[in-house]
Amino acid sequence: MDSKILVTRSSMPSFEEYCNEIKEIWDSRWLTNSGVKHQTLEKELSAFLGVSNLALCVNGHQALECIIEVLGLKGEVITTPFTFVSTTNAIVRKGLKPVFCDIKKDDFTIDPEKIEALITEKTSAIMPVHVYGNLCDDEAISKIAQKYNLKVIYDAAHAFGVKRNGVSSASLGDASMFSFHATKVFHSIEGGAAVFKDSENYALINQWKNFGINGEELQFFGGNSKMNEFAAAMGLCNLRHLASAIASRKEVVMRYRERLEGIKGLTLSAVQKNVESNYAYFPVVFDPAVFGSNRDDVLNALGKQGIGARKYFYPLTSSVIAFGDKSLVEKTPIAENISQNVLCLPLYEGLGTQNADRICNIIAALGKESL
Ligand code: T4K
Repeated sequence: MDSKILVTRSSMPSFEEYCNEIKEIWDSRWLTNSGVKHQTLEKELSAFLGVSNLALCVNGHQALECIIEVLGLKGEVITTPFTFVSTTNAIVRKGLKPVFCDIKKDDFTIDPEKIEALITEKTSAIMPVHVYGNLCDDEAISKIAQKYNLKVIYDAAHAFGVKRNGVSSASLGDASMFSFHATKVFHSIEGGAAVFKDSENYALINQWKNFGINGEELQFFGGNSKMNEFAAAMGLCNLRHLASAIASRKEVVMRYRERLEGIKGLTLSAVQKNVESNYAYFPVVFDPAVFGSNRDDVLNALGKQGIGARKYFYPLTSSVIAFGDKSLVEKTPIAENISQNVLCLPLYEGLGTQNADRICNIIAALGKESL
């Protein structure tokens, strides 16, 4: 058993495999700007996800900002505050106003029934998050989007490889963003991708991520969001081992479920129907009155044993001081309640069931039932 366990740990190819992959880069001295590794990874990921129009970016956050630029969003964007800060930051940094919608209790994704009441004449898009890899209710969301002529952009940072009824998460909405950060199920050290429904947007993002350059023309003021060749090489290696990485995570998730499901006062994320999961995160929601200990008690007890669970996602992004409106969080009471009580347990390739048992033993011992 590991003495120190963090909330996650990057999957790695063998040292030799990575060295072999980067040898070509060393020889050619072509290090970035859409080199061979970049092009190969784009093709392999498109084939893996079953989509066209996939553009690699330096990270997921930049991919999201580029998507907003490419789609020319204006005014207000309906989104969820129960996410990593990146989602809200991208909206605000692009000069738009985030309008926060509450989430569902069972899978923590945006509640489509609460979206329509938030639509105004300024709304240009809905930006839901497939949080923890749980897929949003795309059918309901796209119906609303069609009715009001809105764009749908998914923050799919957690949902790489997830499918519903065999349909890839990457094919939902007008665009999706994936994160390939070191902490993700699939990673390229830092990295990300934007996937678009329409092919003209693929050409546009390649311009936006490269200063706006198109041949000799400078049509607009783009940024620099290109993925480098060393990152793409890591992505190529990790893609080869993705299936075994997911299988290893699944084993841990199954053990967590088996051990924690029956404990009163603990709520686990719902298993979504017909969804092939990537086992990205394992959130547990604690009801202190029923369980006997609160989320922070559990966090501290695990910490004392060298185990680092994390409060993903606390606080809500709507609590950002810069909004200057503390009451914003009260507008999404379910999100606020989950955020106050949720803890993500360690989960990574190779964690193993013995470590999962140790974590479950510590948690179970804090509950009323064990007293
Ligand atoms: N949207 C959503 C919903 C997201 O969750 C994210 C990113 C984004 C957008 C933006 O995508 P990117 O621009 O990042 O591609 C981490 C990640 O940095 C962040 O990518 C991720 N979400 C977020 C949920 O988690 P922190 O602040 O928790 O990371 P940190 O440094 O505390 O690392 C957590 C644990 O991971 C460490 O305890 C150990 C392990 N780790 C970390 C690093 C950096 C490794 O094993 N290897 C590593 O290289 O944000």
